[in-house]
Amino acid sequence: MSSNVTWHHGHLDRDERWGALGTRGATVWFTGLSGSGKSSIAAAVEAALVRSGRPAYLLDGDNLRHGLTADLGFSDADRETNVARVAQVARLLADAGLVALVSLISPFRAGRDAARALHEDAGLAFFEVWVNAPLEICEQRDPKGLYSRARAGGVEGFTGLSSPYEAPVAADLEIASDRTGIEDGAAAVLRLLGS
Ligand code: ADX
Repeated sequence: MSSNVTWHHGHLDRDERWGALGTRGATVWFTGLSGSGKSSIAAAVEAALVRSGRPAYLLDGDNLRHGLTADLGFSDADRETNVARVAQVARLLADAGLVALVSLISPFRAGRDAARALHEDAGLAFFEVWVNAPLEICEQRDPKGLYSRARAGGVEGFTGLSSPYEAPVAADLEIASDRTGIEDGAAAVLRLLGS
């Protein structure tokens, strides 16, 4: 951060903002292997929240990589930047009163813990949801054909094959997505949110 910038305070505090809007912001952070079902569950949660009148917005890794994080690849350092940048956006959305639904592989524990700390330091609720399907199942599903391309040597550093995934140790919710349908997974997240 440049030392030549100062913080401008607005006219509203969070309670006034949330009270006037009738919302409560929070962040739900979905982590898991590619193909584990993160985005499908997060999209179902987003739809259910919005349809029930609670503003929510999905920050999906694949989609964000078309814009906000289009400059980043899949090296460890770029993934760390990706997670840190999206954590900042989620914090802003949550502060604004939305439920930010983040769907990123976010393979490193330290980055996820930093995202939590960023929220908790700002007094915002943060829930880590581990969408847990065995690698073999994700690879069988292979919705984007990336596992087979990675096995054939066409994708460098693919998570679960040639790049690590550090499983959560204290997730707020674990969804065994090989045995749990999308709607049941989404329902569990909605309970977590009290919605
Ligand atoms: S993260 O590791 O930085 O959190 P992110 O969630 O943004 O990853 O993007 C993951 C998506 O990018 C995967 O679902 C997949 O479609 C695609 N992808 C392309 N290359 C890779 C790779 N090397 N490892 C994992 N996913 C990849």
